[in-house]
Amino acid sequence: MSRKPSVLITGASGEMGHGLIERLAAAEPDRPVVTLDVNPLPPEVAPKVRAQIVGSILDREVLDRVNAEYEVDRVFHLAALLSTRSEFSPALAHKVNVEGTLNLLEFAQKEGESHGRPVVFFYPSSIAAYGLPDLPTKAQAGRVAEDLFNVPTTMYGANKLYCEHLGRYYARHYKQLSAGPSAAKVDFRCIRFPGLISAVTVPSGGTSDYAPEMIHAAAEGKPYACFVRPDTRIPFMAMPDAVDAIFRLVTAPREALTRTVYNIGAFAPTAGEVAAVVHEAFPGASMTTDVDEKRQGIVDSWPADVDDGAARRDWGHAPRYDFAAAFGDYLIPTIRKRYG
Ligand code: AKB
Repeated sequence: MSRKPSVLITGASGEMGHGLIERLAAAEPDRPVVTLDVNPLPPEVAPKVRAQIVGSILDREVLDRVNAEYEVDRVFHLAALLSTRSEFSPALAHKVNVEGTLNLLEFAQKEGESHGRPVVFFYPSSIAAYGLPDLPTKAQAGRVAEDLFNVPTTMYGANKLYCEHLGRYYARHYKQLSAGPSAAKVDFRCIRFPGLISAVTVPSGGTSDYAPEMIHAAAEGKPYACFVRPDTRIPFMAMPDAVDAIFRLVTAPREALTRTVYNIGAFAPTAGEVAAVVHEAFPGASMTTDVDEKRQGIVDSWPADVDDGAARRDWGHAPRYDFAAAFGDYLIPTIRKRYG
């Protein structure tokens, strides 16, 4: 039980959860962090949180318990099934990704009502919310801005795009026919992430996973067959910059934000360029290509790069790592230390 303003992180055992917990523990050590995930936190991260709940975002009783025991003023709703996984179980993906998000938005609304102030609600959307039209090359779409090509081809992308709209509804239009001042108590803030690459964790169930898989496999001395063509280009970002962006957005003054949903980018290499830099670092690595047409089709529907001008202007998005620095200063040295 804590009456201090607390943070709730769902999906905390996933890739982004690790980095976020570390950052919260360093930046705001007195603010209790409660996590909710179907998987337990790894032992090195667990001591950094006040309470760890192993349970599902679909279980409303669990959320009611958090509501009764904590005064949550920030929610980081990270739990989701990623794009490849969601194509194998679309109905389950819809349940987790959409119903789960609705439960969390309801939770935040109730928290805000109980404590008389809005709850900052961070939602990670994705480049999967885009669906490019049939163009001779996707470079022709240019660096895609937030409101263009919002026609996703995957269940995950459709879920993400719809939940962006749900968040906007809870923040701006909740119960608009009720009498009196706005009843909305959710301050919804959202980033559309590119593919993320962490030196510490390997993702699972995503379609941008080929880049992190390539480098982790090479470091471990395992052969890797990349499932997309070498000329495939999508935007990526190093995990520390992704966590930094979340922090900047949630702590930005509300009045500085001109949008609810922001693109962010850092670099946009082809799969072949990633393979070349990994090969240079690990010359013995066995890296081949074995295209999976279905997963290739998914990444081909995503933009080659995004326009993140609004994030840079409104809340100072400024990634530390470009392509060379992400590999040279962060990924390769950290991964080398990790695998020895
Ligand atoms: C995925 O590949 O599904 C995710 C994403 C781009 O959102 N990494």
